[in-house]
Amino acid sequence: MGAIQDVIEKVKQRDPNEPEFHQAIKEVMETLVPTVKKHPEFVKAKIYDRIIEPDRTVIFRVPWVNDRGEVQVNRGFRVQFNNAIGPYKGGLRFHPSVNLSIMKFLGFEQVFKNSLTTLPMGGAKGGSDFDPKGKSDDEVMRFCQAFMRELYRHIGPDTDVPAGDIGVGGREIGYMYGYYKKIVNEHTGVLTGKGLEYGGSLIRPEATGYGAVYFAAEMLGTREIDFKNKIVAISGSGNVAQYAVEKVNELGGRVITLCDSNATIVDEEGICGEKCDFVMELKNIRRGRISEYASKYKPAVCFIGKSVWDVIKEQGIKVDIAIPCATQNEIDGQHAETLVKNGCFCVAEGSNMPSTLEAIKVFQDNNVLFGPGKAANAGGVATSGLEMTQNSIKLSWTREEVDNRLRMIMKSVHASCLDAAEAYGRSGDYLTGANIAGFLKVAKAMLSCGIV
Ligand code: NDP
Ligand code: 2IT
Repeated sequence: MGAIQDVIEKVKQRDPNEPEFHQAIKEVMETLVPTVKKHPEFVKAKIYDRIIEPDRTVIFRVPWVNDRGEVQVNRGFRVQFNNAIGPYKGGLRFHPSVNLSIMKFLGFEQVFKNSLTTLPMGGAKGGSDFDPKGKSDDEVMRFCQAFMRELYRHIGPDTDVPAGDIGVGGREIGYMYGYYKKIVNEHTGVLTGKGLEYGGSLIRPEATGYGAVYFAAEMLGTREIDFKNKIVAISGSGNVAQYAVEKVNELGGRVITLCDSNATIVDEEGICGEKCDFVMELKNIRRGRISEYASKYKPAVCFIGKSVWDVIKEQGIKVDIAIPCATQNEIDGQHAETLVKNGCFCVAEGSNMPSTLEAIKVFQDNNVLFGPGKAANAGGVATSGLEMTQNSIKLSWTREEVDNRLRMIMKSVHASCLDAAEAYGRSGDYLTGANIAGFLKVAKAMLSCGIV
């Protein structure tokens, strides 16, 4: 434990104002304790000390002009965390809460997640405190161009390949890709999540949500159960949530919740069919608020200012399976206790680090099938990897081909978690399994590449 505790303490002392980063470090590093004994060579080469420090962090000014002709200044980030096993890879988040702590926690998680996918991708994350909400398309375009005006010099198809995350979807990727192409004069796979017409992959929009449900189905399979007739709580209503809903419906489950940053809706009859199309049109085209759902579909109830997990707690709603797909730390210890009390036996994290450390402990102590984000939501970046492959070979695969590969990857991620958990004496512990399996590949690569 000594080497690991020293590392955790060092991070806290060196970067005292980065609580999300500390949380991610603690969650991962404590599960790596059994690797210390088996791998003295990692301790000698200071792998544990090196893996928690990003290769480099770029922070830059993003000046742009709004529709009223006023100059705006945002802050841009790219944390290139680790490229031991492949080029840096990871999303860009545009949200007012973005800061260095959040960028570093996401970049750190991405290293282990990308390693689990089986594909050769290192870990990175970036973004800005820019808030796309309420901005015109022209403003979003000017911001994306200003952001890329600096980012372009740090990325490249074999160097660092960004993609979407919160607040960055097809529209933003299009504007950023267009500008990169203009200034670098190269049409290459430098971003993923591109539109189909200019190098994107089928199934990439669906991949994170589908992948999280495939992962949950694998976990359920270990207890010989499936999604049929299960009541499912999903949070968020963006990219990941929308396709998680679609896949749960396809597998026979009933999704009863969605939310955005203003409200939660509960529809006990199930969010399915035409109601899903409504959510997609509402969130992706009109960029409206989820509360509209409850005005349109009468049996649904809307709770303003509450998260899905607050509502489940306060209303005593029974759910079998929870798939958080909004943001970090959305489920705290009390939410977790109510979920368990109300019968929840499976949690698959679509978002990154949605459960606090206390919540994870509650799930694990109560024998809940707990799929951590770096495993359960790995389908998104895995399919980004498949987009990179298609860009490299200059071919496009069919929907079926990409979906089959995604399914195989999610199966493999699931198996890797269980195998590593078993090998290190924590049978059935997906968190430990994911962290150890993700870590070992990166650590061995770092060892082979020397002190760099
Ligand atoms: P989107 O921007 O498409 O959707 C995010 C959703 O979550 C929106 O409904 C948003 O509400 C809600 N949300 C965001 N922040 C908050 C907050 N602070 N409080 C309450 N609700 C909030 O993002 P994605 O669906 O792409 O991402 C969701 C999660 O999944 C994130 O944690 C992301 O890191 C993770 N993820 C995404 C991947 C991807 O491929 N896109 C891959 C792997 C993980 P509102 O509409 O009000 O903003
Ligand atoms: O958190 C994530 O894995 C993502 N936002 C997707 C990253 C990617 O490069 O597709």
